[in-house]
Amino acid sequence: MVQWTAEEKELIAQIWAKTDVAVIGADSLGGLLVVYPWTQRLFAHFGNLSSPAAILGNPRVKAHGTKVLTSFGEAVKNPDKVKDTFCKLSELHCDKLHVDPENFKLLGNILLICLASHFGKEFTPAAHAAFQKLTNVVAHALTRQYH
Ligand code: HEG
Repeated sequence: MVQWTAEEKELIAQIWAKTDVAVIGADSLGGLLVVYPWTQRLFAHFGNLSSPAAILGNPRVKAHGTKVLTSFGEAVKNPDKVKDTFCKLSELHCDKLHVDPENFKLLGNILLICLASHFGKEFTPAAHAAFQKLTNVVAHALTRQYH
């Protein structure tokens, strides 16, 4: 089981309290679709994804990015219960959505980049390390029901 120090929890909570899930969610999902264009296949029904500008301005990308990051926020609130929190979502991403679990790692990395670029120096190496641990734990939890 993953162990969290009080300091890690505090660093994550501090950044999250100042995180606008709509902004960072849209940037993260939009960034994923721009940087790893093969992921667009999963969102073909979202409409115009024909250029970086189209992707980053697409209202369905923004709405879904917000949804995903809001869901990620459950892990922030309960870092000790991430497995349970994402059990049903893992099933959904495997059985219904057919999302390659490698994509959870890619999105986690983009999220770290978005946080770093948004917060600048405030996203200290220690905060980065704590968030990186959390994105890894979430990616792992979302992969657990794959078969
Ligand atoms: Mg997923 C739907 C959460 C990564 C592709 N994702 C959803 C939903 C949630 C969610 C809460 C809505 C579920 C529902 O309708 O009941 N996703 C979620 C999290 C993370 C993640 C927390 C990682 C932190 N998702 C993810 C990645 C991809 C992906 C990396 C693909 C690159 N998700 C995906 C798709 C849908 C969802 C295609 C359905 C979108 C739709 O058609 O509305």
